[in-house]
Amino acid sequence: MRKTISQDDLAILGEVERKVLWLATWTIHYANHIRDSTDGLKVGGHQASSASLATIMTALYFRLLRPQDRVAVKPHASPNFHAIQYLLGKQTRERLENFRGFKGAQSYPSRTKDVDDVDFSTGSVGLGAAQTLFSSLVQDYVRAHGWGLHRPDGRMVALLGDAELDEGNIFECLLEGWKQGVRNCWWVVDYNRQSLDAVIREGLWQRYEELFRNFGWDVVILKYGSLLEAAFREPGGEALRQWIDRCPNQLYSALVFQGGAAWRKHLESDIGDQDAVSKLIGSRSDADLARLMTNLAGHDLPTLVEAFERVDHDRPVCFIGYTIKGYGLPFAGHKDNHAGLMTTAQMERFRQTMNVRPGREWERFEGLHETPERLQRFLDEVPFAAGGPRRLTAPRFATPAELAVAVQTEMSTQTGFGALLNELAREPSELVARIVTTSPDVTVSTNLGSWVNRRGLFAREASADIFKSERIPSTFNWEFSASGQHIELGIAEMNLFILLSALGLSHTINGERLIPIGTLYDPFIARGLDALNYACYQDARFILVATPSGITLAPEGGAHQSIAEPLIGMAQDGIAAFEPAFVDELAGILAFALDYIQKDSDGDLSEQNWLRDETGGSIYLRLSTRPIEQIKRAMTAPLRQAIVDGAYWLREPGPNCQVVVAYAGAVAPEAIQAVGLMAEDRRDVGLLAVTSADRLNAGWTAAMRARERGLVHARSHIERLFAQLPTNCGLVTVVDGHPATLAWLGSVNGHRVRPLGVEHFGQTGTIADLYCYYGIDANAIIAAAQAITPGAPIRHLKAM
Ligand SMILES: Cc1ncc(C[n+]2csc(CCOP(=O)(O)OP(=O)(O)O)c2C)c(N)n1
Ligand SMILES: [Mg+2]
Repeated sequence: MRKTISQDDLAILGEVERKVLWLATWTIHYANHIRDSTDGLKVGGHQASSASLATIMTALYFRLLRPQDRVAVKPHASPNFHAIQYLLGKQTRERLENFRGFKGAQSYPSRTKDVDDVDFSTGSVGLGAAQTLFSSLVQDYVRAHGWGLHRPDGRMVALLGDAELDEGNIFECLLEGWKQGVRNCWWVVDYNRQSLDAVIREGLWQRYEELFRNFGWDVVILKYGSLLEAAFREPGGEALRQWIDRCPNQLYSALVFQGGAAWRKHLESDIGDQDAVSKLIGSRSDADLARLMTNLAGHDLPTLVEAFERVDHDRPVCFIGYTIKGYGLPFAGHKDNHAGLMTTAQMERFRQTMNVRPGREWERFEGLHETPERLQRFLDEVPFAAGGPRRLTAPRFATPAELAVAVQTEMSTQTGFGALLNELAREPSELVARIVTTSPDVTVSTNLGSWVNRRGLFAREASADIFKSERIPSTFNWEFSASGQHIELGIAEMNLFILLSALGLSHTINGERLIPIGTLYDPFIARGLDALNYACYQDARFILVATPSGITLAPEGGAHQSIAEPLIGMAQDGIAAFEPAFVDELAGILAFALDYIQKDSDGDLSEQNWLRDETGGSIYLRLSTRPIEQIKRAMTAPLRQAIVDGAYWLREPGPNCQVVVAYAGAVAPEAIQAVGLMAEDRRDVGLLAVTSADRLNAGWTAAMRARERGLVHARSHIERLFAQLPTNCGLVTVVDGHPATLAWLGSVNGHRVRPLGVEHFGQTGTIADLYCYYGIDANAIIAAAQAITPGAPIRHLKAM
């Protein structure tokens, strides 16, 4: 329903806008010039960029947005956001004073590190916008499944800098959004025609307009404010409009910076010879002329409110809001202003124009014309702030301790994963109903096919599998419906990770928990790594299944071999990485994962593994297509726990052990073979199965830290496993990935170590060819063992 804003409301909104601009500017000034004046680390990038969005954000937050709406704020507009939340009583002065400081308000809005209810973390430009698009899709997914219907539909809103549209992931997500029928999504582009370094190219808005329209979006161009529109209606106004329309970005910016006299000079020399125009210009003082010429729609509350309130549908809308970078500040329009900071003298003048008395800079209503009572009443009634906390919660779903799977004699972990999901798909449990799988065009090749056959593909509008209705035999049933549980994506891996991020935050955004499982080829993690990083940074919860991996995918293509991913798994915060070799291990890990991704308490370190499992996180499973002989064994609770903690002895070393081979993943057969062959020439050879180098390493680090803090008895899982090893025993580690993944094992107790792994890639061949070539086969393991342990030559080394 379209409302018109009253003059009264407009006046008070104008007051709030001044306050947002003041508080944001002051916050940055305070951090740079007052709080830490001695550390020399002055940081720009915020004042001009925030000022650019102050009006748009005022219109949105204080008038348009409703509690169910979610917003991704342009990173450098973070001070505006914090100022708005401060005015609404949701941010503290202490944290504002400590902006960019330890535990202070964050430089870029952060879900996990800020306390003022940030909806989406931003900072890596482009990702926040895409997150809103995928969150709209997830909202639709949740509602189509009949969940959360007691809540109104929210609108997902992104506030983007214009330079953000250079990021490729923007286009990838627009295409995906078009395919999936995105709705309830608004993007507001802060079209200040400046990026970080410079003034941007002419006419980009036309490119944007075409682009968004092509992807099915409505486009609203917000160019001129109400003052300019009124002036255009005066005699000579049309000539003025044409002049501005033709004015190059650089010149416009330069004149904004120079002010009224410069505008007059330019206008007079360009169009002032026409009588009507010269009157139009001449009737205004320099200050009025400057105000008129900078009255772009993005700084004009009546225009903005009208445009936003006019939208009465759920189609996606892109607003291109013309703005001025640094609007209202002395460096407005200057091309160098991104890193610019107002000097103390400039700030002093600005303080005076804002009517703020010294010492009262943080006071909410200081310098405003309206009475504090009236202002407070207005703030108390802001729709966005009504309702309870913006963070929702959702109950956890019970997970089975064991997952059913028929283990065959020979099997790959990828096949095992498909079989596990196939079994899960038969279960009528609530947990399984909440599983949602997704894959960037590798659903079948990562073995999700049987799951999809049983649970169907998701689309709001049902569509049949024509092959099926035409009775053409096919292994896969490709039917879409609103109850489907698989979201099929195009190839763009960025989209996979951003969708996983949106799915994995559903419990807090939609109040409805989902159990997201995404699959892709291991090497393509690198393609979406920044989005994965952001998903983790926002504390989204999901299970990532990467397969095939390493050089083990041998003939599949050298370019698809992944080397660095095990190290990514170790180094990436917020995700626990596993690389099992056997399917029974995978079953235990997956059962753990289904529970782990739902945990979120601030639990203490567990003394079992020192990993703080109570806080939960996401999971990365690095799997393989290599079928290997499975071990026939009964899974016991201690074995399952050891697998989850990261390692167990496949062959326990004796008291005189000379060599330990520690392996991870698909090279298990080589390690087993090497240990068998060495046993004749080396005493008590041990074989350590590493299921998670990541957790093993993290537990070790945590236990060391605990000891340094006085918990002298703290022992990590790996320290307990190595406790009985003689110090002179040698350690050979082997993994189909970078050797550094396991090399650190030598540091646990000071054992000499020879780490084997893959440092180069790109060669195709059979697995045997490549393991030999890159030195991770049984022969290489034996040669390494011989080199680092004393004793007679190992006979089988020569024999092989
Ligand atoms: C992925 C990524 N690359 C680079 C940066 C560094 N950076 C921060 S803001 C910015 C450009 C700012 O331009 P724009 O988006 O137009 O915002 P404005 O400041 O003009 O509002 C850049 C390059 C970043 N934050 N993220
Ligand atoms: Mg810009």
